[in-house]
Amino acid sequence: MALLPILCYPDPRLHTVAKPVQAVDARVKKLIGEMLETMYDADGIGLAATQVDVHERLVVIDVSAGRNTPLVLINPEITWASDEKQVNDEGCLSVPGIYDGVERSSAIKVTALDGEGQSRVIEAEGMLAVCIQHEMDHLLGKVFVEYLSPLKRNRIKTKMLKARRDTERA
Ligand code: K1U
Ligand code: ZN
Repeated sequence: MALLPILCYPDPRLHTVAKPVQAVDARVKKLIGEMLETMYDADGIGLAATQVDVHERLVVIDVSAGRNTPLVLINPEITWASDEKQVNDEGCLSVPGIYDGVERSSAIKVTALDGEGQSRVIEAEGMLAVCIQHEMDHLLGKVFVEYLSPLKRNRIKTKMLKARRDTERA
């Protein structure tokens, strides 16, 4: 297995809208393995295919304390979202070092295929609901900083571009 490079905001490829996965075949299973390895290596609780420059509707998640309960969602669709909303602090492996509050539905129901291509219905609340909504935004080309004010977003963009320049110079 290989670690995959993660795109960093404001990379324009993060705004690509992902297409449905056509078949859960050997290529997709290999990608799932590599995305899980990449997510665990980066200490993330989720990763969307968009973030590794693959524009297909696939996300991996693990919000368990033991980091041993991976969840694979292929072609996920939200079928119900609670009217009740909650603000939670979010981070993103594509925007390292930035955490801020985002308002999202407190509970959701999602249909998806799992890593074996089997249909699943997931009822989520708490951190799992937050993470699924964050990852599904990635598949629509949306990064969580787009929920923040233009002032905050521009400051973050400037900080990320400076960090990239500093890394390139080092
Ligand atoms: O999509 C990603 O880049 C992964 C992201 C998922 C996420 C974290 C927090 C709220 C919503 C979605 C991360 O894993 S960021 C790093 C992280 O482990 C983390 C950050 C804040 C709270 C909890 C975990
Ligand atoms: Zn993210």
